[in-house]
Amino acid sequence: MGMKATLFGIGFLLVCLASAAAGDVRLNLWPMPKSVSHGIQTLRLSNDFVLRTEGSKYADASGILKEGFSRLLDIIEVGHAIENSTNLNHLPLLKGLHVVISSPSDELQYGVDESYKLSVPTNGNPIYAHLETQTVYGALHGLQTFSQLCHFNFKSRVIEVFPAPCTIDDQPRFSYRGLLIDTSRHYQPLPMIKKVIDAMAYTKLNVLHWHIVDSQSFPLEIPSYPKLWNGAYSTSERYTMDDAAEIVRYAQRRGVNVLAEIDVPGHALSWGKGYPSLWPSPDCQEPLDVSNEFTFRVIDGILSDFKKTFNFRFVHLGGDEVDTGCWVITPHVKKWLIKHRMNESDAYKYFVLRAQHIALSHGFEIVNWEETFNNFGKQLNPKTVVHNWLGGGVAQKVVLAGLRCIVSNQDKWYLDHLDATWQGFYMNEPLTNITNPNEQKLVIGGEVCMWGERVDASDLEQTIWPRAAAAAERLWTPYDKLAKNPKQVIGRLSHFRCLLTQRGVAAAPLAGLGRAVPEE
Ligand code: CP6
Repeated sequence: MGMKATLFGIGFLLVCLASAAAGDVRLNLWPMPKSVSHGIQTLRLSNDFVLRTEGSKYADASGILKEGFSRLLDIIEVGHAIENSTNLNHLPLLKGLHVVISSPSDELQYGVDESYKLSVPTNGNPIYAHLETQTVYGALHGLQTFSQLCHFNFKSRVIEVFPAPCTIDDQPRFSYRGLLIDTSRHYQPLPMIKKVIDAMAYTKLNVLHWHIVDSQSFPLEIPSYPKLWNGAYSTSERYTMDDAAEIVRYAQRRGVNVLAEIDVPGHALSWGKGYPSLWPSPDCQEPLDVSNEFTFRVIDGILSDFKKTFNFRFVHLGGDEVDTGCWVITPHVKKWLIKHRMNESDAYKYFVLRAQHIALSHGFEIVNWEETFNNFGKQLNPKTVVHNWLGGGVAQKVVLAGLRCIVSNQDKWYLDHLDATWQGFYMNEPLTNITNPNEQKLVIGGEVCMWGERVDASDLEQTIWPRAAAAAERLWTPYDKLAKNPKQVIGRLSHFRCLLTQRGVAAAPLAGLGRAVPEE
């Protein structure tokens, strides 16, 4: 009796010690999950670490899970572990991962369930880690988190799994976690776009906003209007529709949606290279000619081609920075305005609403830059998502009007602003001054923007990372778990930055870009 009590006492004491020590362990996870509880033991990953899927309703006909698992083995460098390492052989062996997915569907769409529960126990014979999710996309996030628990030990040459036991319950704070790339100002080769998508998966970002075309160049093939890509910089700086489909597929298999944009009626000068009648006149070339029915037929053709390839629920129709000067100084457009009793602003509204109507007719919901809301407010289609960028706190007004909003304010989340610091990226809070829970729900997320005027494939990655990763935690991690002061995450973000570079992503040091503001 006394003996048993003593043993119980010792056991209890050990548990307390373990949990006290666990508090001091630095958990190098990025982005930080919703909840983590863990001990302080280390396991050793088996060299033939296996995937098991018994009990899943998801059959993985598309191979998304299998490929995700095989990428996991690559990024944790299982190939480097030594078969019969005698060092640390005393560590308990983690034999595999058992994944149970309850939804049979692999449809990736806005709002898909991305939650996962990951546990790494320290007992079992053999020991298996467990991953339970609704969808395969939750499972991909779980694999990413698991990869961050794996550490190659260069002394023993084994992959250690730490900390164990470990239970992680995780889901994103926002459903829309975006990154914009701009392939009009500088062409980006396909392999570079794929590298960006890889790193998005590492940071749990889930929307690649592809600002494909703009005034400078039109690099995308549009089968309905085959002369549009005459506006490309050169014949080699182009994407075929098959290339675009390849990007969509590549992204989708990593849990990333692709939001395609045509930025109309401004930012579209390159369209007229192939079809000069889209210009108001040869010497006044933007915005697109509002008076010409052909303009809307071309938009219709583009969106019908888009629908076959870009299967995200949303399409982005731009609508920002429209200078209607050309419309009033070009005689035939001016005549049209008078005939239809429109002033410049009416014509801008007419254009935006008509483009929205075309997109809706193809089954898209719409994203528009915030000027459209600032000018036309609730006259926008109720399915519009307003994309903030000017930074005047428009999100508050958008959600008050009952529309949805994506936050990208230019003073905080523009990657092309080289003096914007990672600390600033981390601290930008999408729900600033939005307290009503119904209004909060209308902020569907945020997006960091890598405008392309001053970057190309030579410096794209180091301009994006690690600052986009700082924003990714803001968008993923529950508000009450976010650091209130960026100093608290320096160590963890530096670690993640190193992980990115180890995985072949050219992420800049934390004191690289944005070094104008000292870290301390
Ligand atoms: N291109 C397009 C851009 C910008 C926008 N739209 C932009 C404007 C100001 C800054 C950065 C980018 N280059 N099509 C605005 C959404 Cl500071």
